[in-house]
Amino acid sequence: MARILITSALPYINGVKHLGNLAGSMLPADVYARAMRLLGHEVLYICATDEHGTPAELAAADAGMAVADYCDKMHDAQRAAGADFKMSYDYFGRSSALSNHEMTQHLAHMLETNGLIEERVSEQVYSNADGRFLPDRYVEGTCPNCGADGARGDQCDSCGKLLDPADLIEPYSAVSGSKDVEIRQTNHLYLKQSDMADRLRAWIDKAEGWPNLAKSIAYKWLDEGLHDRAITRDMKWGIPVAYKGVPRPGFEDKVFYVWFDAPIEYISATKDWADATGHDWQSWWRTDKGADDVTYVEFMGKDNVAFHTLSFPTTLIGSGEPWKLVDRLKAFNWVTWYGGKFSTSQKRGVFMDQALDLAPSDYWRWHLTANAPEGADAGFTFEDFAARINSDLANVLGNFVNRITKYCVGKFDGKVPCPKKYGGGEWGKPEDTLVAELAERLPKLIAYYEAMEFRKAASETRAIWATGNEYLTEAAPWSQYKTDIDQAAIGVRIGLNLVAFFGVIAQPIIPDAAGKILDAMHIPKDNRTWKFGEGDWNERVKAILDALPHGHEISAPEVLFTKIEDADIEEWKQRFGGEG
Ligand code: B3M
Ligand code: ZN
Repeated sequence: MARILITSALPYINGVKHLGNLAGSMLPADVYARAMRLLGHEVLYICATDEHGTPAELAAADAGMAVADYCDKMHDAQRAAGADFKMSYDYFGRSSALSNHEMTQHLAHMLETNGLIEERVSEQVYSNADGRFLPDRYVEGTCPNCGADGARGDQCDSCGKLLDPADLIEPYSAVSGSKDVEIRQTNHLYLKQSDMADRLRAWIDKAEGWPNLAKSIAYKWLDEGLHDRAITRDMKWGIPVAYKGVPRPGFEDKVFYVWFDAPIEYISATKDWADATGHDWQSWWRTDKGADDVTYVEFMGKDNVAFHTLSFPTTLIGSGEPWKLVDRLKAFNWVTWYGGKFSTSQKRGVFMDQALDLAPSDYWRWHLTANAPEGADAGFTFEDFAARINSDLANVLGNFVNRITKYCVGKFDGKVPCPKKYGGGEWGKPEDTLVAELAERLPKLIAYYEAMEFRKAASETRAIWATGNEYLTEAAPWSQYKTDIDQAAIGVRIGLNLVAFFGVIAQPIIPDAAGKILDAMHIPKDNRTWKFGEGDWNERVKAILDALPHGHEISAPEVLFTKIEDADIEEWKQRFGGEG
């Protein structure tokens, strides 16, 4: 049994996330957390809202609310959306929590003690019209790298380059649109990442659990030369630049930069979880306090990789304290919406709070996992969504469960046929084929989960369900029944065991439907784990196929999946701006 700490990139507070965000961090982290729990590991899955920075202030201003109130409201909305999608977070925290103020200020203090933070004069864009500095997204202009208009001060969306607001060409205020801006000097704290480059490179060289995408992004940054970065901003909303309650002189109107405090919230949220539940947070995060046997796994979109492989490790390593560092990292590409981008402003795409009006959470979880943006971007269309749900869930899994449970209720009193009563019957070719196939596929399924290969895990799950249908077609207990009831009993008994097994393996991706199936099979909640025994897989599979006690009562579940109709697709496309 391993101890696995899982974090998914913290969703920004500035609005409920769209399905692309869900598919590229929270959902796969949840699927992984569930699978690892089922395999018997001790899992801690931490997430939180990322509540600071210009996105929070700008969104609050848009909503006409005080930032703190806006964050309260949106945190609740995101918590609800997560719960609706069955995110099995052990804790869903807030980066604005007091614990994160303390932890952020502590780590900054340690970095400074170790000579890695320096106060420097910096050039910032100041707006005369607004009477304030314009950090990050408060200023927009032309990208100095690619020439695109509307680049934001912190990043150009066209070319993806991280920017410094002072480098924008023809800058203007995002608050007022005013071009009456000038460069003024003011002091900021700089994290001397350049001093850490060698230590980071040595650490990354040794990292084993990183995919190529993550390593290549990290090396690219290192090769280009790490720049020292300002970790404070001229803003009111955020974590004060203070230590033990004493503000830093000259920094009264400044706060820490959102990307400095956000990853620290992984730790602070763990602390809040521990306080709330009576656990020990240090045993997850401090290698001197037991975290040396923890495997720490991070999930994120590819644009977050540099922050997780370079900036956050700089904070932790540079503190000189024995912090747990990321062991394995899973980065995702984008989900595209009818070939374009999801867009909040243009209302393109489906957002988490709307999706469940259209279809149950399991449907989205299934499609977004089977179509995870793993190796490359993954396109989303309602047509693909409907086709996959109708085929995989309704036809392959739903029909199987329905067919055999109804038949058992109708012909065998809703009880797992007992060999004594029905004479036993004979195992034949259909059974041998089934065992051979499952003995090959089940270990593969587990290996895909362990390797965090989610598309493959979903397709293997489906393939296993499909073997059940093939088996029933061949064993055909309904035709056997007329002439050889004993033989029919075998098919029904194996079919029912398959139903239970299919429910058990479905749990990480479609927890609701899996729960309904297992409830219908009257399998107690504490007996749904992936304890598949040891040794030869053929023998293990045979045990799986005879796991339900003979005579055990089952029922036929209510309809598990309803098919999506063409008319639904048309209506949704109208409503959500799908083209095609
Ligand atoms: N909120 C960015 C994002 O959602 C950011 C992640 C923070 S992880 C510490 O893409
Ligand atoms: Zn650009």
